[in-house]
Amino acid sequence: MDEILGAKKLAQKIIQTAQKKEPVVIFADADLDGISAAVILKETLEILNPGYKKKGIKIYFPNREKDGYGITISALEILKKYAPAQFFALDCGISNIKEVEIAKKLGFSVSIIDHHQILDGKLPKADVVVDLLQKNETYPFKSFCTAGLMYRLMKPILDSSLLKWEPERFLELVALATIADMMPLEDENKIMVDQGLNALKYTKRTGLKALKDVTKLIDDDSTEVSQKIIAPLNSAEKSGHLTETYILLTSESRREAIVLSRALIKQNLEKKKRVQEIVGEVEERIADKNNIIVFEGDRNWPTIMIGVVASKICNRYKKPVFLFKIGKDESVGSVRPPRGCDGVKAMASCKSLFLGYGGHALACGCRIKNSNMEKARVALEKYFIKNPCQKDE
Ligand SMILES: [Mn+2]
Repeated sequence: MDEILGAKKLAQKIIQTAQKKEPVVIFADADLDGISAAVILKETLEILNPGYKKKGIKIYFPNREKDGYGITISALEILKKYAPAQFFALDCGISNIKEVEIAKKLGFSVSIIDHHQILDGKLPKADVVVDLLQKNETYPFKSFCTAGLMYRLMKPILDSSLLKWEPERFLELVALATIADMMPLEDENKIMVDQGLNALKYTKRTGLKALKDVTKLIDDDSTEVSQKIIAPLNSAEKSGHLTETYILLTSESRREAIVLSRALIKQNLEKKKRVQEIVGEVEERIADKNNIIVFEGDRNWPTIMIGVVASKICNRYKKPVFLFKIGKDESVGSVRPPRGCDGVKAMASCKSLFLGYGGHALACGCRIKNSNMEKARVALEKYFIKNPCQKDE
């Protein structure tokens, strides 16, 4: 079987870290994929060394609204007091060349486990990098979400440790994250999602049991699971540097889990309502423009919602969609082009206009100075005139 690039090095690192019970920082994206990957790594370390249950692992989810996406200088400023430590960046980090350099200088040993695109073929100088989109990667299946990739990487370590562990505990999270991240349900993903949805029926996780009870999940097909389980888990608000979803998934208190489940369901309903409103605002603005791309921004659109809105607009109008949360001097954008197009390539074609950009071909994002917005709109329109998206069917 082909070996995933960096897997062996990561395995050695995890085993050594656990043996010596080195301090660990887990830095993960705050969506369901990043959170699930963080839970899998944390629980793997706890299985390998139960001493971690008491202390030794610091979990940190960046605040997209305040800090932006990925590893940021402001987050490192907060985390530097934990150095020296093993720093694991999950579901982010692959485009943080400068930030990884700073993290290393602060005394962190950095490992990146990510599934986002590598920009210009340049990797951050981390101690370990696992990303299946690396150029010399030979592993045939490339469409894992980060939680799926994490499971795939941790399984052989746990198997060879001869310790008792239950794959179902992780597979249920992999299933939720794979569906939430809209990864293709084929090949290894299909196997893990099937196993994971089945595991969810008999889950021993207090938080998932509570959420299932509160939402009255009866059918365990992926549509019902998406609406009743994944949507609330993906609408968590921040709770300090943790998220309510993380607290729910790792909670051992039924009472706490019920309270959190109700809160998440409420937030999901409010989020849905707000998303509908913003979709309406965007549609009103583009009603009499007949542009080749949708390119809109607003000071009042929350960063965490523009991705969902962009997906809806893109599905409806079959055009590349760029939506921005306008900030004081710079703005954060969510990008969703129709199938067959590549949003990352589009931004790469005019990359000097962006402060940062990255992600997946069909779901990506950027940061841009407000003064460059108009230039970017013109450049992106030109790009999509030259590289039209194939029409579905
Ligand atoms: Mn992800």
